[in-house]
Amino acid sequence: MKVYMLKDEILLKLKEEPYTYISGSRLSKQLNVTRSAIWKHINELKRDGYNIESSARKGYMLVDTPDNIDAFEISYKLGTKILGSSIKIFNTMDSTNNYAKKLAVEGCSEGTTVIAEEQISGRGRIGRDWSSPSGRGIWMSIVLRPPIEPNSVQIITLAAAAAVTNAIKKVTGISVGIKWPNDIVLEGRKLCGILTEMGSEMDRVNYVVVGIGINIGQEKDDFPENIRDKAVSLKSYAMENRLNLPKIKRNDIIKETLIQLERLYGFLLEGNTRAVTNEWRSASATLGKKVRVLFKNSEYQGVAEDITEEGHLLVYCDDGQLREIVSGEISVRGMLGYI
Ligand code: BTX
Repeated sequence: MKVYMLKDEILLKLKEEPYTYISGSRLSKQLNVTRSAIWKHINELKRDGYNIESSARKGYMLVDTPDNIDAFEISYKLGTKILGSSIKIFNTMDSTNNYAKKLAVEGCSEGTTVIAEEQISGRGRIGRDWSSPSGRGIWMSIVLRPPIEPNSVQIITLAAAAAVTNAIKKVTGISVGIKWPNDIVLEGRKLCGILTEMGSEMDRVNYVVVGIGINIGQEKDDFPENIRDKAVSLKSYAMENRLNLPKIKRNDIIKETLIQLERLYGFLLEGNTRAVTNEWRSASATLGKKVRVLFKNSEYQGVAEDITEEGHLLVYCDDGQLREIVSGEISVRGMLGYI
């Protein structure tokens, strides 16, 4: 059972009745502490970024939750059994994937989630950089220990992509698409990248770290110049399209992503990969599109037909062959030309 500190217990009471004044004497009676203890902890909550109105006559009212990433906000009514079992939040770190891998090797519980406000050396695939400015996005890594073989790990990336897509839709109403295998795109630009890394033996996965980077609050000029035309954030998209979105809470998107990924991970644990690939398919921005596949020494063009149950991409190439693409890079026509 979770043990709450007094500050959290006060917050729970305020959250049960948001936008409603609760008197100091009622709180002090219910929690069996003095009114001055309540006052002291309310001030702490305000310092944590909670907007709480205080009135000498009426008491305290919760008006808004903080913008900073906050473990309490994420775990409040999270309801998952595995994901988010332990949530570790940092202001700055090199890469949440590096730290999550270290914890995984040390034996941390499955579902441990590492989140940073800023990454100094955020990583993409094959040694590429991932821009992760402070307070502008979600930079998080989740440790999983799936009972699968190392060559099946791709399906976890697909599950994570589907989970993020669902979460963004649910929290913001914005429909995003998945570009095979691991990019989440909005109008052809990259909103989110997923970096899945694992530690394994020949036939057994010890751990998988799913690193998720979602651009939330960057304006166009906040992106490094070399990616300004191919990156997008929820904020820059809303500004360009003059959408009047309510304030986007990163904590809500993190929480919903954990909920969605737990649901999809549950299918994988039951051996029901089809349920995952089906959700991936319905959010795909690749299937049915003309694509260019780049291999080391060759290049094919064709139409992305489908994905296999392992998450490989089937491309019906212009030379008449159906090719199964295991991993790597494809570019999709119609996304800023080919990206
Ligand atoms: P990727 O290799 O598919 O994409 C990396 C490429 O994306 C870069 O070379 C650059 O062109 C572009 N890029 C860099 N930063 C951004 C950005 N913020 N938005 C859009 N495009 C960008 C994608 O790799 C996987 C990214 C995973 C990031 C998460 S964050 C938490 C975790 N920790 C960590 O170090 N990485 C993961």
